[in-house]
Amino acid sequence: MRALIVIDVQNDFCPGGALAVGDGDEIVAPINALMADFEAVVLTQDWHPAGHSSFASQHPGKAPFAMTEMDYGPQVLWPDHCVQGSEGAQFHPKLETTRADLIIRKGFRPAIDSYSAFFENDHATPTGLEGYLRTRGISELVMVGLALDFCVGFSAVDAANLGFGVTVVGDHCRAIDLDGSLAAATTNMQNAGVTLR
Ligand code: VGL
Ligand code: ZN
Repeated sequence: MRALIVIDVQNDFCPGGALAVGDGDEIVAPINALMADFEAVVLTQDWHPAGHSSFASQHPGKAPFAMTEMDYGPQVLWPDHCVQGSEGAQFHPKLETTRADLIIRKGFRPAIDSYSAFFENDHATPTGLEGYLRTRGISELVMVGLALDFCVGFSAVDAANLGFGVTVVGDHCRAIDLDGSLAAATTNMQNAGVTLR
């Protein structure tokens, strides 16, 4: 069985949002059109409590997009985004959410960020998505969404390492591209055996 995994197509990652990814809204219609081809559709939703530790606003003297060291390793500091219950955390209004079998939220623990839909940024704390997919007999994943070089890329690498067959459709993604992050994500996906098309 094959699932379409739609990563973080939320207002804050679209033009006008707090952490806008260039042309992020252009992928909404093509993603909607793709859903009919899949037996399962899963949406992920970045879902941070106010004052989340990945927000630059919580680190005096640090600007958005600066790096810091967390207990679990290096972490980019982001503008406040996708705060639980906010307009910015809602899915893009044109995203076809009724078709989704599962909506999985991530990044809700105050002290740890979660780019991947499978593990938080300590690469150890599971989100539960692996168990959901396996118990449904899903072994092939197609991933699309925002942002290609962060949440899509980390999700794809984790999924491939867990043994899923993974394809990322580049046309249906957009990237932040911060200090070479897109090149790094591309290399990491290729090394993990992710198919990029
Ligand atoms: C994302 C940065 C922070 C993403 C989420 O969805 O790619 N990036 N939170
Ligand atoms: Zn986030």
